[in-house]
Amino acid sequence: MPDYVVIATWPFGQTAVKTAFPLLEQGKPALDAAIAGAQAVEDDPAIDSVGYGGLPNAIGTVQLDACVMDGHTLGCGAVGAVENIRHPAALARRVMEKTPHVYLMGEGARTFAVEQGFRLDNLQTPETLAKWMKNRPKDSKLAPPNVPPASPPDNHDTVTVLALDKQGSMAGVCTTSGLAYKLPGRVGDSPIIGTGLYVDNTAGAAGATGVGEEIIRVGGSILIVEAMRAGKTAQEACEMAVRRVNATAVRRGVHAARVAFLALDPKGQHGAACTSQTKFEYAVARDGKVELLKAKEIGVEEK
Ligand code: SD4
Repeated sequence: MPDYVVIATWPFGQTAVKTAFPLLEQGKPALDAAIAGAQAVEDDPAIDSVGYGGLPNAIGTVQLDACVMDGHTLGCGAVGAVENIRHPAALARRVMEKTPHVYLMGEGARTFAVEQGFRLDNLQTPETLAKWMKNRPKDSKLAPPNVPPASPPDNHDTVTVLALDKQGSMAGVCTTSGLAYKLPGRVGDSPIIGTGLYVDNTAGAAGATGVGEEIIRVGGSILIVEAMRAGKTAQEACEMAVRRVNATAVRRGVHAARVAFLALDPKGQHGAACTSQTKFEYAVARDGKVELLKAKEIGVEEK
């Protein structure tokens, strides 16, 4: 039997893997487990970068991005800049299962959610509103998509969950409120298949977190999965992707942004890496144990 395992980004990934692992243990499919794990983070109002209680955009609206992918069928679904939906990962799954499409954005995604029986919720909390009042861009022209993260984890943090089930099948979920105080309508890497997430049972699974524009630029997650297909370990593939982010920053004459990747191969071996000062940690649940691991940091000078 394959060594079933689930991994997830950041310390709050522990919440995700603690929810997902028992489902894997019961023999549930990787996608069910990964979505349940991600949803536990979406529901936590204390996590101000995912789902309910996510930090608003420049005009005070919470817009969420999410995607899901099944490594067996390569089925995938995503929603971007969707408002008032507490569980965007579950909605992304409905896009995958109930429509011929992969992406639904903005108002279209919200209308589809209502048709599917999702409730419309206010996703702000008194705490996120207070933070927005204090930190919001005073002039919307001051909020370009590349505005540097003010002080992580305040500014960003996405939950990406990668799971391998007892049947040896993989799935992943990526869900976020995106960069805080972003321009309305801005969509980052998280809902984009191949950047925030990519899963293929024949090669592996990868996910991302950090400044989405830099992850999109290098095609982060599919880059890692294809490197695993070509023979790199999950760890080597993540390190290669971080070096690509760094090299791109050098080429563009900018500082490398905070970006992190994690990956899981079809046998359950995992890896992770991040740009310098990202302090990326990820949670791993296997054999009934949950661990929080530090990812290797790679600076621009390290070739
Ligand atoms: C985004 N990648 O919207 C997301 C934000 C994030 O850790 O992951 N932060 O760009």
